[in-house]
Amino acid sequence: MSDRPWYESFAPPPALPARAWLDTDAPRLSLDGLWRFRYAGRADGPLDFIRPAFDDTGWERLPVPSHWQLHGYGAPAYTNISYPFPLDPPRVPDENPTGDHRHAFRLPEGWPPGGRAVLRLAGADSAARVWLNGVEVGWTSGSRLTSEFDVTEALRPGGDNVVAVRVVQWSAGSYLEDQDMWWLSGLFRGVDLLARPAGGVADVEVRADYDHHTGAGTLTVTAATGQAPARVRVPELGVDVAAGETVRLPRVEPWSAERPRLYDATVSTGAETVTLRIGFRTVRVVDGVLTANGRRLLFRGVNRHEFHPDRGRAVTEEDMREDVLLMKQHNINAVRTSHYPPHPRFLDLCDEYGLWVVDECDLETHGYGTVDWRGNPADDPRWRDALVDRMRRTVERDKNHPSVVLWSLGNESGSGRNLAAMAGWTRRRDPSRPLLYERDWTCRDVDVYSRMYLPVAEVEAIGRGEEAPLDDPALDARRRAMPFIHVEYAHAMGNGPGGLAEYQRLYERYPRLHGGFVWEWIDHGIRARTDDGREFFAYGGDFGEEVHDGNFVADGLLFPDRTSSPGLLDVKKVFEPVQIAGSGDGVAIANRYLDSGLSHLDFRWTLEDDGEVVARGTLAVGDVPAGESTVVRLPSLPATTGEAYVTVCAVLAADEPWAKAGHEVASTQLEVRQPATPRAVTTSPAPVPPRPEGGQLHAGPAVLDGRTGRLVRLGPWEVDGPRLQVWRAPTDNDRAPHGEALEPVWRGAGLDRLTHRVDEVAVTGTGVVVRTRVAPAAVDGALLATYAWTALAGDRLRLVVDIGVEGHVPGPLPMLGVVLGLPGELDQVEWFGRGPGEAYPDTGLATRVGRWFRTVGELQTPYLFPQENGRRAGVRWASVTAGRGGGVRVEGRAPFGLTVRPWTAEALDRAAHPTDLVADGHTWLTLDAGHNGIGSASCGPGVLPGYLLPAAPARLELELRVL
Ligand code: IPT
Repeated sequence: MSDRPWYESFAPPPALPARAWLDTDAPRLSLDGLWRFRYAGRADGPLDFIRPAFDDTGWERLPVPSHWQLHGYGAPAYTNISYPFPLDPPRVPDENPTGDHRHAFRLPEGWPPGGRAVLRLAGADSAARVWLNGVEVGWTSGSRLTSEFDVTEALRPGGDNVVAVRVVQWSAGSYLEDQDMWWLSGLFRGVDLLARPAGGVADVEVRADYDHHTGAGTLTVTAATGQAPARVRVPELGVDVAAGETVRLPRVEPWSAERPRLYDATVSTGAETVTLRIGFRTVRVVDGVLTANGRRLLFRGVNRHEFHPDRGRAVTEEDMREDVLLMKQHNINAVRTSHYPPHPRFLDLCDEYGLWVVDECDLETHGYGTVDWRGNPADDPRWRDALVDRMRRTVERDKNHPSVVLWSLGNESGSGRNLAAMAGWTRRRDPSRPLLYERDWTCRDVDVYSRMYLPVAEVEAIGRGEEAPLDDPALDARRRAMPFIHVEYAHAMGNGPGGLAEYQRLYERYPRLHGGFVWEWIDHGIRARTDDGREFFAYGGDFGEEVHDGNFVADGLLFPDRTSSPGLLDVKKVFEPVQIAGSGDGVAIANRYLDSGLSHLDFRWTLEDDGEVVARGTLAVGDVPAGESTVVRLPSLPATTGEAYVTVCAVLAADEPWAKAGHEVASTQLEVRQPATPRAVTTSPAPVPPRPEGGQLHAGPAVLDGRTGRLVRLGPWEVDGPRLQVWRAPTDNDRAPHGEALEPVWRGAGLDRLTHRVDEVAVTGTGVVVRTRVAPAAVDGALLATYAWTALAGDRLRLVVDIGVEGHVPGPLPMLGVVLGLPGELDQVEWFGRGPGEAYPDTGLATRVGRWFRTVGELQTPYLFPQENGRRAGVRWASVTAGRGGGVRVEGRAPFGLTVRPWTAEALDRAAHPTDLVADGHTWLTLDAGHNGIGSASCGPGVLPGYLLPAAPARLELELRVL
């Protein structure tokens, strides 16, 4: 249909040919800043504003780069898979939010400096039409791809210029951009005016290979200069050759993510000098193993979307740098740029600090899955050129980055001929990098087998080369010989992910497995405020979207403000490039780096006796080459009397560009001594008989209600409980929108509405025994909780809670424990046990035994969707005290789980945002004998069998003391 508007076209946009993003001495004028802006709900508004004389003084101002939805125009909307508009390509709805942008600028002296002028949009979501001084210069789409326009004829030298851009939210391109993220529009990356000198360097292509057998480098830098001769110089290597000439360098230092050695280089013609940073490295699949510089690559990776809670995808260089530094500091060595090429500066930072990158094309058509992939753009010839264009723009822009080691054709776009065309084009253009695309499991068009969210057992089968065969034997044989990358796994939504260690073990064990990329780096929560001004992070549905996917947008290792979640600390732990373990009376140290020794690390040890540091020192480990191990002896340690551990840490010996000296890279805690006698409970003095008094039972510091058997007073403190607790506010992994959900099973079994019946309050010679039966309406099974109280001399109290099962109670249970309400003024918690962070059976890998202190507030983990959180594991004793002094101490015969909150688990369950949670005046102390594991079923496999909490008898033996 010829009368379709410009943004409803299957064809790729007609902008200038794609090329590398170059650092050049040719003048560049950034047009970023405050622009004039007019918002409309449709895309067919008047084009009055393109005229230079148009009066825009009545328009609002909007920063460029930005998304207009984050500045009060329209609203953000979140869908994961569903398109928020009917599927009828290339048509889009009439309701098409549109931003008209205007920016007047004066060309500085000497502009244009001769030659041509190019206007560059680094990112316009989703399509933009551009005028300069009233002259149309073109239109573009491909939101996360660069577009350039020749504006030479339209530019007014020495005078005032006006650039006008109409950006539409929906375009044909939107069908290719169904990534799991907020729909956010606008000029969200920079706008530049570039001088293109005649005889300048239009494009550069670097090939810098490394031969690990000889240590030699081979360098070819070609330059697109028209007829102009160009020279390539790498002063440090003494290179000064004509562009296009191949130089063999007998000795170079290779680039790797661990040792990101870059050589400064220039490419010059008489008219222009381009500055490059060259890294020598060779990526190759050798005998089914993916290698870099001859060594097997192991990706300890994350999927990274660009995100900032105020700016959306309009991230600044500081945001990018923060991401890179945080990744490096958490032992992450690889990034998949899910699901589009990032801002080009991000790749510069990856080159500089060292991260392996899977660079992904801006392509996803996931929502076609909802209609059985009918009409999928990946297989419709009308879209072919647009898809190839997207791949071309990805590869051309990013081809010179040593950090980029694989190209990805896109994400979740089914399979089809257009993907094959993209692969074919890429292979011809850049044979130096293997190709990846997850969704075509035949791997017909790619070099690497990749899958997402596989269970551990399936990953292991792939590791052994024993995966289920493909129907086509030839394809099967081909795929079986491929290296494997777990391109998304360990969905970090809310509390979790559980089970990271099990995957890592496999990646390290099977050469075919090259690790993977945790989903995902950061929660995409948008900073918002309640009516009364309290800040929270909004997720899908918070902006009134009709179709949305709720908090599935918040599934990162970082909270939106880039503070780390417990999951990130677990990732750091399992990704440790140095493994430290006990070995006889020594310490075994395994170097798991790709190509670094250990000389950059200091090894320190600390001896703690019952949580008190009693000695420390350093270990002389010496240099251990990559892939090798050593055992070092510990010095003879001073005698200890309690529970004692040696913690061995590997820390940076000197400042690195990404962290200061002393930064901890790896650590392990080795048990030195367990106390010879069992804990408190059995060593306590003789029991004191209880004393009935006016309907109450007095037992040492405790006062119990004679009818209900409930503890009502503990020394000076009014208390409530303890009572059997089985419910936990379902985690995102319990709710499992894309996995096997436990929450409905649990609610179905009535675990969220248990009733407690007291069957007996018996006073014995030594104490009080309270028998209860705990069950929901409508079922016949029950839990039987018996609380046996014994007062001990010295204001101490023993409590033994026996939990039994009567009849059929389906497992796994959320948790098993007791909850005790204390006065809210007891808001400081000290404990001896695992910490400092939260831990569940399959999480908390980074925790270690020690003495820790946190306020109740600090013990809460503010997941964007409130859910079970904050549990501390392996607790030997804990005290909960008031600021003014006094409190309660609990000690367990066996280590227990400890959760302390200013609200109940039920209130946590009801909340939609952390701001819904208000302290209810109590400090709720939950002591558990077990929790169900966390797993990763929010998108992927559930809890591994060993971490399930069965509905089986359990016992908590505690001693309470009033402080
Ligand atoms: C898969 C997607 O690739 C990714 O973009 C994201 O949506 C992730 O999982 C979940 O957060 S799609 C999934 C439904 C298999």
